[in-house]
Amino acid sequence: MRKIVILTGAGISAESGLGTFRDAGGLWSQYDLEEVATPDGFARNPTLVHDFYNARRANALNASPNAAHAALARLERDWPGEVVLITQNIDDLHERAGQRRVIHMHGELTGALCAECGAHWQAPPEMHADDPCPECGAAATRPDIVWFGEMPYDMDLIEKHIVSADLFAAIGTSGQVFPAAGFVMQANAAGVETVELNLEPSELSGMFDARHEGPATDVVPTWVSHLLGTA
Ligand code: BJW
Repeated sequence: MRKIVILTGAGISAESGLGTFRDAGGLWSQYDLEEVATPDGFARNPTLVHDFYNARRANALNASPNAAHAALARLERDWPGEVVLITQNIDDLHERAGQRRVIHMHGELTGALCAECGAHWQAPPEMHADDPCPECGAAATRPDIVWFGEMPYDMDLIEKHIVSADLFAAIGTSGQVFPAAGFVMQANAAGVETVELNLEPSELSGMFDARHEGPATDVVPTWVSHLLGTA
């Protein structure tokens, strides 16, 4: 086995203190996703959306990578083949754990995007609805986040990686949001071995060849040690 492709979701950052979306008490029980995670919600109330992401940016800055992030960085460093990490998360805990190759398919809290001209730049700690775009000057600054109804980043590249993998692993994701939820099906169709690591069974558990249940900080380091032969 040479190439490992990993998909991570909110569950991998849960033990770093960042909330998940759909678990009890998760973000979608506190906020209306139509208001804070759709282009229409942003058009209706940009201040509310900026406040939501400003708070999450501050939380992410104050959080630290956990043992699961560290184990995946170790896998990338020590695995003799290729490791590609695709994350749905908008925090930068993988990078801060030392992961070098990360595809942020749902964008990043550290990014700003002009809704008018499409320019991208580094987000300041706090963004506001009337911040001007550094390229075109429009007061159309938004977080560089992929909301419902928008196309996630790097989809062609992601598909190429999944179908050319030897092993596809999904970690800490509920499998309720497409297109990420479809990656295991793409992997299965291409004959790629699949494994799920999650606190509990997800919507898609039955589609994986193997499953490891438990908190990410337990099951991910154990799985990585097993792969590297250091268990
Ligand atoms: C632990 C743990 C611990 C906890 N250890 N584990 C009908 C059918 C199909 C599709 C659609 C449909 N209707 C609408 C759509 C499309 C829509 C969609 O999927 N909607 C569904 C709700 C049905 N998708 C889109 O609109 C996407 N775009 C799109 O489809 O474009 C067209 C297209 C077509 C074809 C190809 C390509 C594109 C865009 C989706 C954007 C998602 N955006 C969000 C918010 C923005 C980012 C942010 O604010 O952070 O992204 S939604 C939210 O969900 C966020 C997450 O990245 C995403 C996934 O959530 P995740 O990570 O799985 O978290 P949870 O909370 O759901 O699960 C946590 C898991 O962790 C659980 O399983 C726990 O058990 C586990 N866990 N603690 C290990 N300690």
